[in-house]
Amino acid sequence: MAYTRKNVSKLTRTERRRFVDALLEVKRRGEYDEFVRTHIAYNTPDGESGLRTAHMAPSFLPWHRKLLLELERALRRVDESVTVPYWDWTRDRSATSLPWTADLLGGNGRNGDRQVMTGPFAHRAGHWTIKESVTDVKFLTRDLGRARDPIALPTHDDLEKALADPVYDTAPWDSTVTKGFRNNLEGWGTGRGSPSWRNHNRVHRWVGGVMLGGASVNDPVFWLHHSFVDLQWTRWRQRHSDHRYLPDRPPAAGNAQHGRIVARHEKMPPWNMTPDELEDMSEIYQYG
Ligand code: CU1
Ligand code: CU1
Repeated sequence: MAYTRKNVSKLTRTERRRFVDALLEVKRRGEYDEFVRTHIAYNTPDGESGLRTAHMAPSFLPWHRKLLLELERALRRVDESVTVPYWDWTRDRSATSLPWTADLLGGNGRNGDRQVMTGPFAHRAGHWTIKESVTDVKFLTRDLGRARDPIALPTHDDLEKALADPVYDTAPWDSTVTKGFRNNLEGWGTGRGSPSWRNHNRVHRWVGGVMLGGASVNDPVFWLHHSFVDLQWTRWRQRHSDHRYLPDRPPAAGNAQHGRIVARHEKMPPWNMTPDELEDMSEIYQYG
């Protein structure tokens, strides 16, 4: 039977504790850092050559869906009752609301070095040393809302604009495309600075600290954020049930995106699965 991913604001005290304890155990076993490594390794931007799977590409959604499933599997090997909750950032919008409580993800980083000092993932609590990174900072950092140059989380209307688009993705299938559900949700905009970060990308910016780079998986909020992003794909499919993942076929030889993106029936590295196989999750999990 399918299990349920819940809104983080609906977790009981015990569910919060079990989720945190499972994360700490997966970290202790060394499995967590493999997820961080995978995310760093597949962080190819569209300015570089080669296949893009995780970001700036149609497979942004199935790629992160698979990463989440694998993390969830690791958590459930520790505690079968655990699922990855989602953070609805259109509703829980302050730096002190959920999920930033001391019994869940802990709070904001302190002034200066932005080190997180509260909650189970604070370095000084002894269980969360960052080992895989693009910098040499060993502790979790956050700058919720960006103190020096504030930005706001995306709104319900921002998200609705992405969900309303019936087309999954469209040429040139990268970070410059202005139409299509995928990039409107992933959130690469035109221009520079704050207005160009939308939805998914804007949330990474709002959290700040380690959530800014390829090693963003080091902040456990990564999973709660991507669980909510994943829910949007499920909602989009329900709303536009006659639409599917695109492209359905690989771009032809000679096309600038040939060999650079994953079509519906192509394997999506590092996994032996296609976007097509990841579209319908209803037998594995549902959102409550
Ligand atoms: Cu990512
Ligand atoms: Cu992300």
